[in-house]
Amino acid sequence: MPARKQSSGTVPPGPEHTRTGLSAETLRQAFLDNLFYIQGRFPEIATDDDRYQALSYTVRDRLLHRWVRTIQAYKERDPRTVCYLSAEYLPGPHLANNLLSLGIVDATREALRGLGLDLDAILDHEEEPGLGNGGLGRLAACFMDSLATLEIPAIGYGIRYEYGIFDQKIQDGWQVETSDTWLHYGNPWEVRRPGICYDVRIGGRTEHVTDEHGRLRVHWRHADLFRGVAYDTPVAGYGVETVNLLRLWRAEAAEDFDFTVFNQGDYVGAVMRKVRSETISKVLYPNDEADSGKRLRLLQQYFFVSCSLQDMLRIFATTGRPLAEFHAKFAAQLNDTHPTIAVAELMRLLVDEHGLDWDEAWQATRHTFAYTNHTLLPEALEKWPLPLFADVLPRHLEIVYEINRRFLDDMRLRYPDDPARIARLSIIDETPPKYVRMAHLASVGGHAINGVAALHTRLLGTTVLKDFHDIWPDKFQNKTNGVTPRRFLMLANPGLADLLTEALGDGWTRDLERLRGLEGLADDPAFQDRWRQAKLIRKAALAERLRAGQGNAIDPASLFDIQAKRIHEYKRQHLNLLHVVTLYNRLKHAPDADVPARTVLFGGKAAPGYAMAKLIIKLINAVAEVVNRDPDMRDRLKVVFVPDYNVKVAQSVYPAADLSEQISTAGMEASGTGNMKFSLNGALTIGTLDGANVEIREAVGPDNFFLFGLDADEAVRTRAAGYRPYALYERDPELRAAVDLIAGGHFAHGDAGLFRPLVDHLLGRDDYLLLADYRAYVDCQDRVADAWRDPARWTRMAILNVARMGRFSSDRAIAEYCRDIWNVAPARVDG
Ligand code: B1N
Repeated sequence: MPARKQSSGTVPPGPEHTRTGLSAETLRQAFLDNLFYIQGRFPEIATDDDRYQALSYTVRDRLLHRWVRTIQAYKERDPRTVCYLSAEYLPGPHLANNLLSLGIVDATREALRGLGLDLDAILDHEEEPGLGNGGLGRLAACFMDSLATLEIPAIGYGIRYEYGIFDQKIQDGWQVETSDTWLHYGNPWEVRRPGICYDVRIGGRTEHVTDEHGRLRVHWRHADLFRGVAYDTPVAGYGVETVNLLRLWRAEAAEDFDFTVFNQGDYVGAVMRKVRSETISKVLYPNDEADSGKRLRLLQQYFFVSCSLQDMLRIFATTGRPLAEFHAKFAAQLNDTHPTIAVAELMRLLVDEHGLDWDEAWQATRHTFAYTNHTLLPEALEKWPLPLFADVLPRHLEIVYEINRRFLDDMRLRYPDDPARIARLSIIDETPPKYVRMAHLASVGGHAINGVAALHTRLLGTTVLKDFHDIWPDKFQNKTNGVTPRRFLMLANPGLADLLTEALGDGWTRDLERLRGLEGLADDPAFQDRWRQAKLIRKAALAERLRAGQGNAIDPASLFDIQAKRIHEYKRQHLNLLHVVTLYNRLKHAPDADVPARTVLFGGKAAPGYAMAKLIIKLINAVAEVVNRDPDMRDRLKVVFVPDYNVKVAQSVYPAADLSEQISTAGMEASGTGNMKFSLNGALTIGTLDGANVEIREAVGPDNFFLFGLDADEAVRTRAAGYRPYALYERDPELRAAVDLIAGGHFAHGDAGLFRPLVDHLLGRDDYLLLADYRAYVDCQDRVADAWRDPARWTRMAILNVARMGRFSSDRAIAEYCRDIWNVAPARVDG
C-alpha cells in the first residue's frame, strides 16, 4: 500500500487529530469516540450495528476532509467537469473500499484487534446500496471509482431509491422477492443537503405569449410540483487526495404546494400529497420488464435529470461565464437512454427559463451531451407512448417536435427521395399510438454515440442505429467496458493481490497493464504452487460461506464452474443446465467414467415479471436437488444456486472461480463485465464470440480461452435460413436424452408439465439458439475437463489470463472517454 502523507493546511500541527489521523492508535480512539458520541454506546454493550456505524463514521471523517479540499480545488481552478447521468449505481459495500482508498486497512485492523474486535466481522455487517439491476449500474460505479482515481473532476448524478433491487430468497426452488431495506439502519455514507434542492414540474399545458419586447415566450402551466433534495456520497480515489461526489436525488413535496393546500384548510390532504410526492424515488424498476407505459418510470427519469441539470446550472452560475458556454464547463454522459430527456430539459431551461435563442441553446446542448448505448435488444430500446409523454411533459413534447422538425428538414435535403428513411430516422415513431424514440433523441442531441465493446459498436452501426451511422459515421465510437481492479482484485482477492504485489511491486493497482510482468512466471512451478494455493483459499472460503447458508458441503478441490449474472434467456443459463444434465446422464450410464469433479454454481436474479427466467431458476434448483442427493454423483458433480447475488456476494464468487461461463447467444450481450472480473481473478473463460468476450480472447490469446458456438453473423444467418431446433434434437442422442429427462419430469417429482413451457420453447422456436450451440458447447466442456486434468497447464493458462487483462481496467476505459469524448484533464488535489 502506498505510504500516505498526513494532510496539511486545515489540520492542526502536533499530535494526530482524531478526525483525520491515520495511525492505528488515532483510529482506535476515534472509533471509541464515535461509538460513544454517535451511537451512545460503550464497547461492552455495543451491537454489530453500533460497531459498523462507529467505524463508518470514523472513516467518513477522514473522507470529508479530502472531500472539502477537492471541492475547494475545483472551485478555485474551475476545471471542465464530467457529469455522469445514470438511473442506476451499484457501488457495493462502502466501508472496505474506503479503507482501501485511504490506505488504512492494516491500521484499522490493528486498531480493532486492540479492542478485541475483528474487522472482517464488522465489514460483513454492511447492507449494500442496491441502486441498480446489474452490469449497467455496476459500470457506473466502476467509472466513478476510476474518475476519482485518475483525478478527473466528476459528479455522478442519479436517484436515491428508497427500495433498491429486491432481495432474492429461494423457496421450494422458486425465486421469491422481498423488499430491499438498505436504509433500515441509516446510511452513514450520505450527507443530506436540504439546501440543495430543486423544484420539478410536470403535467398541465403550455401557453405561447408575446412578451413586452415582442419575443415569443412559452409559459408552462404545470399541474404538479415536486422537489428533489440532494443526498451526497463521497467517492474516494485510490491512493490520491481526490474525493468526488455522487449526488443522488430524493423526491419530496414542494413546500409552496403544501402551503396552498394548507391555506385551504386541508391539512390531511397536504400530507397525503407529500406522501405521494415521495413515491417518485421510492423504488428501482427491475429491468427486463416492458416499461413503455410506465408513467412512474418516466417521472423518475425526468425528475432526476431536471434536478441534475438545475444543479449544473447553479454551479455554472458561480463561474460567472456566459450561459452559451455551458458546454465548455460540463461534459454530460447519458448512461443509456434512461436520462435522455435531459436533451429536451436543457433546451427548455436555456430557452424558456434563461432566454437563450434556440440556435445558441442547441449548440450548447449538442456539445454537452454524449450517449452510451448498452443494448441492442429491441425490447430494451426505450420508447414512450406519445399520449403518456404529452400528459407528463407537454412542454418537452413541443421541444422534441421542434428538434425533430429541424433535424428532418436537414435530412430531407440530404435524402430528397427517401421518405422511408426519413420515417426511420424520425424521433417520433408514427405507428399508432405513436412513440418518442429515446435512442434517436440521444443520437441527435449529443456529439458522440458509443457502444460498450467492439462487436457491440459494430452491430450498433449496422443494425439499430444504422441510419444514424450513415449520416454521422464520425459520431460513433467504441469504448470497451472495464472494471475497477481495486474492488474486484485488491478487496475481493487479497491473497492473489499480495502475490501479484510480491511479484510485480504495487504499481499494478493504478496501472493494470503492469500485470503483463506475470507472463515470465507462468511456467514457474513454485509460483504456480502459490497461485493454486491462493485460489484454493478463496474456493474454500466460498464453500464455507455456502455451507453456512444452505448446509451444502462443497469440495474446494473440485472444478468451480460458475455462471453469475442476471437470469435471462439470452444469457442461456439453461444451456449450461443442458450440459449439467448431459454430465449427469453420462455418469448414470457409466458410473466409473473418468470425469473430473465439478461444482457448477449459478447466481443471479430474475426480473419479477419474467416468467421464463423464473422457471430457469426453478430448473437450476430442481436439477441441483436430484443431482446432489444421487449417490452416483457423489464427489463428481454438484450443482449449487447462490441466492441473492449482489456486489457483496460477487466479491466472494469471482475469486473462487476456475471456469467462467460467458455463453450468451452471439450478438446479444452488449459487453458483459463479469467476464472481465472472473478472468482478472484467474478463471478461464468458456464463451461465445459475444460482447467483450471477443476482445478478452484476443487479449489473453486463443489458446487460453475456451471458444465455442456460432458467431454473431452465423447466428443471424441461422435464423434467416429457417432454423428448426427440433431437427437438431432428433439428430443428437445426448441432446435428446437431456431434453427428454427435463421434459419427462425427472427433476420435477414426475410432473411432466412443470418445465413444459421451457422445453416447448426450445424445441419449437429456440430464439436464442441453444440447440444450435449445444454440441459445440458440450464438446468444448470436454476440452475444459481435459485441461483441468493437467494442473500445470491449467495454472499456466490462468496466470496468462491475469497477465493480459490489463486492458480491461475501468481506468483505461475512463482515460479513453476523457480523451475521445469528454475532453477533460486531471485536476490534482494536493495533500
Ligand atoms: O450493460 C452492461 C453490459 O456489460 C451488458 O452487456 C448489458 O446487458 C448491460 C434497462 C439495462 N444493457 N442494458 C441494460 C439496465 C437497466 C434497464 O432498466 C436496460 N443493462 C445493460 C454495461 O455496459
